[in-house]
Amino acid sequence: MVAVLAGAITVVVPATAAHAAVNCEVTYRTSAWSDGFAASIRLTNPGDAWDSYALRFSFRGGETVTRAWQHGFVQSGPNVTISSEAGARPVPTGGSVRLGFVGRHTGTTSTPANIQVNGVYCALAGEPHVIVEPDLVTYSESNTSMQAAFTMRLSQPPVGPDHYAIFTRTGSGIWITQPIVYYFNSSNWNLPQTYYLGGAPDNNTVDDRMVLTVSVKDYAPDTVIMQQIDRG
Ligand SMILES: [Ca+2]
Ligand SMILES: [Ca+2]
Repeated sequence: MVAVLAGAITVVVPATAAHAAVNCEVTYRTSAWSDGFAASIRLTNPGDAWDSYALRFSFRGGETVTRAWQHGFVQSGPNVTISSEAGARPVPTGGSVRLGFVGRHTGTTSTPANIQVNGVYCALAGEPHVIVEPDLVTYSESNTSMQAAFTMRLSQPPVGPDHYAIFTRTGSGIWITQPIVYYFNSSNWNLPQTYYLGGAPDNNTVDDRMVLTVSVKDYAPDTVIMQQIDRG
């Protein structure tokens, strides 16, 4: 029995939007004064090299950025994007980069929510997180033999039951997989569980691409890019 998990193609991802899969680890420290604060951020890249990077996050308490050091920034409501400047050095696998900014607060400031680099969620250093490997899997359209796979595990043991993997996606593509439920407990949390997938026919000639996010309760999510090879 094979279940088709993804529905009709509704979005075509242009090739120019393609970028290497990333995950990241972040430390976020602040020092505050009456109405302002300075934030120091360290991003570590355990995945594919970043040629450039865009850090996104959402403030929780009405903070605003007034100036970022050697980076461009944009803020819309609570949502901030801080981007590397043209000519910045790539961040290699295992490398890290520091950035910082000054801002204003309305009473207190705390670690932002939804921290991402290049559209993929980051884990706070020391925070429990999901580990999905590799960052990128390719699958062939019309190949139902489950020739592609990625694995999932946790960074530390869970507390309590019901730590099921939940899958959400952005992008486009149709893939197939066995109807399997994945969950983690105190004895299997660090054993990689394999997710096998194959391709179903679609009605375009585009190499569809999607970002699949694997979420587990109480853990920061991780992602995998699923890259289709279209066969016509
Ligand atoms: Ca396609
Ligand atoms: Ca096709």
